[in-house]
Amino acid sequence: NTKAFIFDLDGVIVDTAKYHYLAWQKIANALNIDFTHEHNELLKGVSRVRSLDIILELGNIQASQEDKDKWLIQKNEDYLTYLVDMDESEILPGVLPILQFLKEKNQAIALGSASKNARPILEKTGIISYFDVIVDGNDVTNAKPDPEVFLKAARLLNISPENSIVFEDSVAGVQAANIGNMTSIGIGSKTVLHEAKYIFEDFTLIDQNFIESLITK
Ligand code: B16
Ligand code: MG
Repeated sequence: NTKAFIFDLDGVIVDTAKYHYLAWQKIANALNIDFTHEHNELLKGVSRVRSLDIILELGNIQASQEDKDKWLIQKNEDYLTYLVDMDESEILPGVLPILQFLKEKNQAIALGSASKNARPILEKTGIISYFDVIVDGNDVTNAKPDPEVFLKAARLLNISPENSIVFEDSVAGVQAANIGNMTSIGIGSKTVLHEAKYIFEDFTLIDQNFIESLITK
């Protein structure tokens, strides 16, 4: 019995959301836009281009494409400075044991992320070899909640959506998994991720019996 276990990256495997936040905050501050932690929730799982649009909407700012392109480059350059020193210590608690268990059980493992920086992050944290397939922001045209990123991962693994399980920390990502007919597992708050089939505060609360039950289902 082989299932596809598809992992989101930011907020599931690593806590890069905090770096995205710091980098966006610099752009927002420069534009005099109030950008809080609550606002940042709106950006989770959302593409870089769409994230900037959301921030500009918050500030009621209309900008030229030229300016937008400039800010997108600035944001990413700043974000990348936070990744320079990244290593395995940034892997969120409980993630490695699950990856190891899935490998022992010969399950298929994929990454399904909106980020265009996914590969260097997996390399720096030393876990890229766990992934049979990587689908990221460079490979898709439709952002979550469109299921494209997850469907593509399942297709590359040759496993049906019904036999695919998605770990997600964002509302848009949980919706994408549901729309794609996959089993959604929310990682984070029960109130925020209530649309997920299962919800866990973090990976340390997911035990091997639960994973086993998903495999044999
Ligand atoms: P980048 P995920 C998403 O990654 C983040 O949640 C989101 O905040 C970010 O804007 C997006 O990636 C794009 O990232 O600027 O690196 O291309 O959660 O889908 O792994
Ligand atoms: Mg995420």
